[in-house]
Amino acid sequence: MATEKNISVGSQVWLEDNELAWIDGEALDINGQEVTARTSTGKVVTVKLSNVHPKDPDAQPGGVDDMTKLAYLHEPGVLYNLASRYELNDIYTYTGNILIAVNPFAKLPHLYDVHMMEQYRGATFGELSPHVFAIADTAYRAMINEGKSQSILVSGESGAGKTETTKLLMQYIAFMGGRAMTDGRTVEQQVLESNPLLEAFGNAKTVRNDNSSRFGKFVELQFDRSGRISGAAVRTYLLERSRVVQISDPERNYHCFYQLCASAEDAEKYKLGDPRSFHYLNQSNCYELNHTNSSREYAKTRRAMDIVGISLEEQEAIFRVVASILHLGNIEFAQGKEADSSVLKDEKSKFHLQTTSELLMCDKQSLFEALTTRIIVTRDENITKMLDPVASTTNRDTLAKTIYSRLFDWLVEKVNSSIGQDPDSRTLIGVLDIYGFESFKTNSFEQFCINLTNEKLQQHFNQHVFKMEQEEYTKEEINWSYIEFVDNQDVLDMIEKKPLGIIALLDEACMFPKATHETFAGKLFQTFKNHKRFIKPKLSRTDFTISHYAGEVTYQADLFLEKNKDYVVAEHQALLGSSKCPFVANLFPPSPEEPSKSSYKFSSIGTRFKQQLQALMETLNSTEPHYIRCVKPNPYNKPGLFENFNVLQQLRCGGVLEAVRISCAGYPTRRTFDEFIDRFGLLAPELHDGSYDEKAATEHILKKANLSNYQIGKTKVFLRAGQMAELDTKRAEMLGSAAKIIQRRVRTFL
Ligand code: AD9
Ligand code: MG
Repeated sequence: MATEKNISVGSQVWLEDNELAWIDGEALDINGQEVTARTSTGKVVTVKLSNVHPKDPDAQPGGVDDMTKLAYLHEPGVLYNLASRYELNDIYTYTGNILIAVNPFAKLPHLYDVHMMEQYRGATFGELSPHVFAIADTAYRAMINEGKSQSILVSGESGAGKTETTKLLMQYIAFMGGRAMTDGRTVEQQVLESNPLLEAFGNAKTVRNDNSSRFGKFVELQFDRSGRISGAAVRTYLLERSRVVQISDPERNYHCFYQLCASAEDAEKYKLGDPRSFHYLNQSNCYELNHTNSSREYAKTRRAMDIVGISLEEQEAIFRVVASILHLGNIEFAQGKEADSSVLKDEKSKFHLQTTSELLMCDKQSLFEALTTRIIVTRDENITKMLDPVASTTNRDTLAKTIYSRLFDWLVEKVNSSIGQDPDSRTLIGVLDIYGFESFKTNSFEQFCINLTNEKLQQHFNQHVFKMEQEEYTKEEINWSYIEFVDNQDVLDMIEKKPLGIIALLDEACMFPKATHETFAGKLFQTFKNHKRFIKPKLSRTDFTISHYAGEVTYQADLFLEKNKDYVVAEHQALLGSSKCPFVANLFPPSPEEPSKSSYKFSSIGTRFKQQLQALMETLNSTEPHYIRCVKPNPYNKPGLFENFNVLQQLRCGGVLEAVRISCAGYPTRRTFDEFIDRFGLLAPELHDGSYDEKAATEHILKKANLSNYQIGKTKVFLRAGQMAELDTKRAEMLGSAAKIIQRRVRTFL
């Protein structure tokens, strides 16, 4: 007897397993909704039918290069295919047009050399093995041939390989669209060199990745009519500012600090030296990176600056500012004579105050006052309030974060102005390298913003996959009207809508002086109490859970208000705006608005981020998208280790399983008539008389097998989920009875 999934006694199956996620085996008995099976490790288990899937008896050991070629498109099929390819160092696999890239955690130089680029240049998609160059080539050619802008969206969790992939894409596009000039300053070289530059200032070692990007990035490459790169723009998103002043073992601060400390001459010039002597670096015991020499990296950063077009004078100022941040962090405070006031703690702090003011070229006393006092502006007068040592320290850290983030923004702008935009360009290729979905033990405002990004990209992705499916069906002239499509617009509305979305409610709380994270959480509970995407956890008064497309995430509201407020303390603005160093003063231009009544001006990070995302989505919507999903095969960054559960979770978050699901809702299995007849021709031996054409023969086989609901296209047959298994069962029976007949004949003969 065969089940509705076409599993019968003797079938090869995949069974859900606690250890391996899925394990293969053979069905021994089927009893209602339960299947008893012997696993390939020899265990006999009984599992629910819903946790069993048919296994392709003809699966090749090396897997298939495109998941859509799998006989059965389901979770274990997808997983096993990736795993068996990874074993052979085939790190790339397609799912239709989506490229899945499994991080090899090993150098594979031959895979990316010029010879390889030449091979992929102009090769038909799918003709060569799946590769990141094939995606870049497809995008480039589509842009040239159709005159339409393209985008390549690279996603995945931290350490999955997004940034490396992005660099390879840019390298290939520069190879195709470069000018082959050798003066060292072509647009494409500037674009490529912007990578090490921004990495020096925006990447850091984290527990997950030694070179983790702490910002999101969209690089727009502009092209002239002849397909040459003629300009570029970089947009960045949400640099992690807290890292400048706070790190924990074994993470590090931004690379540039260590690079500067290791640069013999410059370190001395800025009174630096051992990174262990600086508070912003010695909160962690990690100073070195494996396989990296900081002074060599410093030289690389300087070289990148040269190529990008940052003058020596500017470079000097940049590193002076970097050094000033380290000295600033070493200024410590002690209780002053008056209550709630601060003085410098010791001689060391005096030295660092002196050095900071020298490096920033501002008055020492003004710096001290900006750190230890706050002016309260009231209607009638300005009152100077002293800060106690704790508040002064927080204030110092705020200043350090502000300076650093302004410096980072300056670098991004410099890259943009220096490379230059091409106003005549009508086509572009955008490359997006942005943080993947995050769900940690504790999740704060940063995770909230990151997950909002992913919800938006997921919607974009679903719409695209859905559209592609429709296009394929239309091309083959078949009916596609009943494919369902689940949208996540409801989560997006809950977060973004005005006036009652989470961001709007957060802004409201930030503007209301008496609001706390408790009142904010209370407002959320009240507003979304019946929302199916919102859950109030039982054991907490201020946590809230959002049911994201990739799973539930519980956020701690504690720091949401604080983290959403983006302001520059007026005293800091005044101090640095009047620096004698034009570079520093320029980082703090006078604000065009009226000076605010309060010394804190509120501007919402959440709302600004939402607008940035909106602009990004508009750009993406005007392009033809290509997707690359990076997968981290294990959390230890080790080569050769493929952990099933881990990978499955990422495929789920990256929407790969959703794409599979959308595909399964329609006709997941497609075979050209030729392929189909090859496999199932034996179900209709009468076809051998040759009187049928391929299409008619395919139809004949399907009718004879009593299938319905399939679709016959122009060149392919489209099967519903499970129909392939049904045909396989029939084929196996046929082969089985043929074998019995032969056996019987042999026996009679004997
Ligand atoms: V994060 O979200 O910025 O923390 P990414 O960007 O996804 O992360 P990254 O590209 O930095 O990860 O890759 C992490 C490490 O994996 C790299 O430093 C390489 O050591 C390794 N990697 C990634 N892709 C490749 C590859 N194609 N070949 C070899 C790779 N090694
Ligand atoms: Mg990265």
